[in-house]
Amino acid sequence: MAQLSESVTLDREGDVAVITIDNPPVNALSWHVRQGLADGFAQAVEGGASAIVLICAGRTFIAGADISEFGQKPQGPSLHDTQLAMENAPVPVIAAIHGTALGGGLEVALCAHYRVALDSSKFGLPEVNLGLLPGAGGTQRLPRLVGVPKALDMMTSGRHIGAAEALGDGLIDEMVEGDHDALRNAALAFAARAVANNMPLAKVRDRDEKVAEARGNEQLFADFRATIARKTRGFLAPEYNVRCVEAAANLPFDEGLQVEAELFRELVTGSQSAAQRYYFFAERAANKIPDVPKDTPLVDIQRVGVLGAGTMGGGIAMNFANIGIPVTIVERDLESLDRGLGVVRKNYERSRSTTAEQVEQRMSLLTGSTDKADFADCDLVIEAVFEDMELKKSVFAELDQICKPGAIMASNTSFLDIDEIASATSRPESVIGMHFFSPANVMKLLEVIRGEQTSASVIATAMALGKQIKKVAVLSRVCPGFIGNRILAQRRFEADRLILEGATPEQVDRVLYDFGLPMGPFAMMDLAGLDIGWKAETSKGSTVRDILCESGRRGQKNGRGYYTYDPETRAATPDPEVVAMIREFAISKGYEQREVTDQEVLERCLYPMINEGAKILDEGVAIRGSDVDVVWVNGYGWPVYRGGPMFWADSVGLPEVVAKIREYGERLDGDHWELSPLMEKLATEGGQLHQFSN
Ligand code: TC6
Repeated sequence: MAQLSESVTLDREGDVAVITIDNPPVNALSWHVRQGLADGFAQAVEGGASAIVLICAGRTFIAGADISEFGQKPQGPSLHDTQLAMENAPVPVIAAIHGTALGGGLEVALCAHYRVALDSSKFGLPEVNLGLLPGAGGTQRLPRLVGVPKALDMMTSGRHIGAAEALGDGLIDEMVEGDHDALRNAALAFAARAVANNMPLAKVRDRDEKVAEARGNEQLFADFRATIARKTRGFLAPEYNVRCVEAAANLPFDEGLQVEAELFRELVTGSQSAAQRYYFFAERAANKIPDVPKDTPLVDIQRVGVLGAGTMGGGIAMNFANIGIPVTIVERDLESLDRGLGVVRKNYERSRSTTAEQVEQRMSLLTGSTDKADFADCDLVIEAVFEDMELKKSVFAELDQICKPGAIMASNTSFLDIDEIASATSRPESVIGMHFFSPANVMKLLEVIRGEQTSASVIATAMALGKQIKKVAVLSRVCPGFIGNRILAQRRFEADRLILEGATPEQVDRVLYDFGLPMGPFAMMDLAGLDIGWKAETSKGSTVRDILCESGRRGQKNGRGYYTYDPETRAATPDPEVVAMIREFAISKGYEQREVTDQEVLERCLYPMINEGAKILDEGVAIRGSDVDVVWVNGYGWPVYRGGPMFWADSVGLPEVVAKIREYGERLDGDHWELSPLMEKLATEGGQLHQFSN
């Protein structure tokens, strides 16, 4: 066996050469992998191999380009040269695939003459999620194998397809059951057959029939663009991917490659992809807790308990049923329990990705009860009762009596003090916050809140469970509102003041929507319900929200809030009556009315958020700046092509942000204009918030 580089070896099985990549953790195409591959193909051919098998060691086939090399000085041979060596090899090249063949990995496999894959393997071009397109020929080769509609779908969604689907689409030539040895043997047997039968050296680039079907069909592309418009608003990469597929359909292969190269260059040097690549690593960093080592023993979670079968409790329970963990759901009475379970069933039935059989299987994992004593055999209990400290404390005191030793007791509170809740138990080390976002079965964010005494094992288990249920978990310490809602509160305060000074709710919402957020604060309040937390008796006419509620406006649910809603379509229309009410109220409170510019709206809504994020870092509530970004991207829809609030502030420039906060702070009151010492220091020293780590 010859070691060709630190990660690639070449050996022989009879007269078939086997090139093996071993570059943990995911066999990314680092420079030494490309070097080894280039040498490997050259040496195999020189050595007179009759065929060449390319296979990977470890958990997966190549998962893509090495993202950490983007933006660095190029080293070693280019991927393009490596691919040419493969595609032009004078003997059959067979890619043997297990795990995930993603991005550049799939693009390498597309340069083999044949592809053999384990039945558990997955395929995808997820570059779009990094603000990119498959710039190693993938945009031209994939449509030639799977056809234009499928390629458009895969490239603009980044979704992975399974082996059976890949076989049906013609992406792979053979599917193999079994383990890695079975794969290797099948690839060797394929190679032997290819040689014995003189099979052609099939180059994907030469295939034309599937792209020809879409040639000149402008409507096909126009229709496709319309279907993804809403989901991809503001992103450049999806559109660029579509243009590449258009080129694949309409241009000869080499010209298509040129289009791909130009558009790739534009994306990879642009700000969106820089933000999205940063974000990829930010999400993975969030899992790393400095004082909770990777090998911390986990609590074995065999059964979960959920207290409360309302929207939140039901949604939380679904997450566990989805991965096969049985759940005990406890409600006050049978009627509420039945209603809650009914909603869960409906949610499953409505979901297109759940088959009828899966609905039944998941529902069978949910056991309803009206007795908390049934939590006795649960390894984790999550309460989702009303947000009231006394209620939570009495619930935890009860759970303390019921739960078995070592069980985790979690609160889904969105702002209450976990330490105070834990003080109601005899085992604060077992108490933690697990803050799901509504709808809990859909939203990706899970804020995990560690109390002063929460044990390392409980923290590690909550974080690991987050990943298992396909959430992105971020650790926070205790403070009112934790990371996400604490930042949100600052924006709301300023938005409320802006409409008193003369901006309209519609203007504020539009500015934030155009920035890339899914909706602005007033549309969001209408959606949540204006009367949430509103107490008719105590809050007479002291805020705009109060006067709207008093006039019977409740938000979307009764068709009237800051906006008026069409009963059929739920489309929002700005309401002159509301604008007049706000104006009258503002004047009565002494606010001078003036034109507010969009720029001022943006700065006054976003800069206090940045300031608060920095304070959260100052106080050690979040571990790192990137964690704040992960919370805001996953929990509140901050556009990932702007990285997150901390990354965005750095891209604006901290000295500029600091100067503006000082300027506004001179004329506006409120703690949220008091500058974070950390941000001030970073701005002076040329530091960055998104790179800050406690
Ligand atoms: C591309 O190919 C462009 C081509 C154009 C050609 C010019 N590079 O996610 P996990 C690390 S673009 C470097 O926790 P999983 C990751 O940071 C690329 N590092 O594992 C983590 O490191 P840590 C297109 C990478 O089992 C570790 O591997 N490809 C890369 O949950 C484990 O990762 C993609 O976009 C990489 N490409 O999921 C695929 N990938 O342990 C991106 C991972 O030090 N990757 N790492 O924190 C994935 O989707 C997933 O990682 C996975 C494995 C499905 C491969």
